[in-house]
Amino acid sequence: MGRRSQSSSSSSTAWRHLSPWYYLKRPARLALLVVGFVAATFASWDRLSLVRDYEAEISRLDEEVNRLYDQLRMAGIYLDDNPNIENIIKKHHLEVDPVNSVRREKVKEAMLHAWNSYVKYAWGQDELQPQSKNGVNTFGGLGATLVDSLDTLYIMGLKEEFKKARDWVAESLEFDKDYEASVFETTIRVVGGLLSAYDLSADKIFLEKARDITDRLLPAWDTSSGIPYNRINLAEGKASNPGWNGGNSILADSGTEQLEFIALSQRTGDQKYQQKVENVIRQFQKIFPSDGLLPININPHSGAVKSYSKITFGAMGDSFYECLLKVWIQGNKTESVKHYRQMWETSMEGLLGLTRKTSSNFYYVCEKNGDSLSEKMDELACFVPGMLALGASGYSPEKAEKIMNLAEELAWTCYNFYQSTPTKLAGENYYFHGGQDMVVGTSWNILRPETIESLMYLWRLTGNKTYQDWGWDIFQAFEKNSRIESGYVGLKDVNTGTKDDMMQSFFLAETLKYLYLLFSPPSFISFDEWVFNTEAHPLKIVTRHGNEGSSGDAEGLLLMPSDLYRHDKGDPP
Ligand code: DMJ
Repeated sequence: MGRRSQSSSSSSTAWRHLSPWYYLKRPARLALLVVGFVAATFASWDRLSLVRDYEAEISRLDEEVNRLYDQLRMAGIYLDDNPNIENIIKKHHLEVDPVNSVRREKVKEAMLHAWNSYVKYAWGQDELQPQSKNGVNTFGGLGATLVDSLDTLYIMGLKEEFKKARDWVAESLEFDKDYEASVFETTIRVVGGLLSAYDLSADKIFLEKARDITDRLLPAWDTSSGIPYNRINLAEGKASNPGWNGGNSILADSGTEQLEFIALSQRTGDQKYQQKVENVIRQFQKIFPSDGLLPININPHSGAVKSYSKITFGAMGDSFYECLLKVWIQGNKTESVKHYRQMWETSMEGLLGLTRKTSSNFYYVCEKNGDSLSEKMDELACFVPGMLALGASGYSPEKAEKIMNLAEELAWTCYNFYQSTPTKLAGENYYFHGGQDMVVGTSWNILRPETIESLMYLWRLTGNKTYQDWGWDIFQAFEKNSRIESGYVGLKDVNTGTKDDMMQSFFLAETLKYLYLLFSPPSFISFDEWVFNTEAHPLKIVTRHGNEGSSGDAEGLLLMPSDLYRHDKGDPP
């Protein structure tokens, strides 16, 4: 056979394997083919399911790794710096609590939902109306939600979101607005938000912007007493008080800017901010009553109080008392801030005098109108348990115990403001007529943070995990009633669950941040190193020098990410 015929015969031999007759003629061949086919199918099916199993396992491990990273971050540990994990775990006594991890992740997811909705429908505007899917400029167009959210994003490790917000601040945030801004709201949200973002990130743009807006607010303090007007036109610098309050300044609006302005002086080296706000406290000292309870209306010209006006730890009084304690903490509890502590302690005696309890042992804080007591308590006053817990350690042990007990009792009442309604969300205020249990008065809920804030302080300062469970209950009620596809809304009525159309900026600044911290270790943004302003913006505690004002840290604080965590003295991270 020639080469050509040999090769054609071998190719026809090969092709016959493709013909069905080749197999049908011989059953043994057919059987072999079927067995081969079945085996191949099984092998590939097995392989596919193996790949699927591996993928599931990889994503489970991924989640686990993220969870562990999160825990390390909570403890201030960055693996790049500290490759020896066993040492890290030992050294930092890491909390390994899977329940807290899951809860924290859920809160972070809620923040992302709120934030993404704001980004989508209200980017750069003050607040989101989630039902209308609109932005509204409730604070004059200062990007209030964005600025209020900066530190929450940072703390939750949402780096891309933080970066995007930071770039907006750098490129688009400007204050030259022909708008009558509230001095108080602008300070606690915008100045506080920017300073906190600066302390956390060490990015100087935040300090520059904080200084710019504060310079625009400063003329408000140019009154004969030094007690500020409460409104100012940001473009013109013209300050005034609203007519509806008879031209008076409001206590909370005038006595809450101290933390932010002192912090600004410390970070810029310019004492003027600190001097303006510390003078206000000196003025208040002159008129301070023996029970430490100042009426909410004050004449900014004479510096005198309207003695018949209301006394309250709720709306228009609240944050003044909080601020006294926190300036003392911000000032390292030194001699130069001793008068803040003294004033605060006096006010706490006044608070004890306003406290009553119902027949079923709910403690509550009354208000006072002139000489008569009003058995009404705002949900806003639910910051009090946290404040008492924070201040307790400055007392003698016996007094501290008494103050802590009261804090815990009041927190129980505030938790029940939530639990007593069909939606499990608290109304705006409650009445306790004649020692009877709480009855909701104004029945809206606008996503306020005060009760959660107090639960966070109490959990940290008592170690009692019940407070975490209470906070989780409240979070779930928000998820159930307030979450909609385009953000979070308040309720017009906590009895019916009817929704409103506003996502308040403090929901992202405070409510969600305090929830996140409630499920995080106490060493994360520790009370030893940070003090929270009344809008939940943490400010770093730095050295305070004397009465004269600034410490002169003019170069800025230059904090590192690991400064978010408490570190043992002499054991730098
Ligand atoms: C916030 O803006 C601040 O917490 C303020 O001190 C009181 N009211 C709101 C939240 O309820």
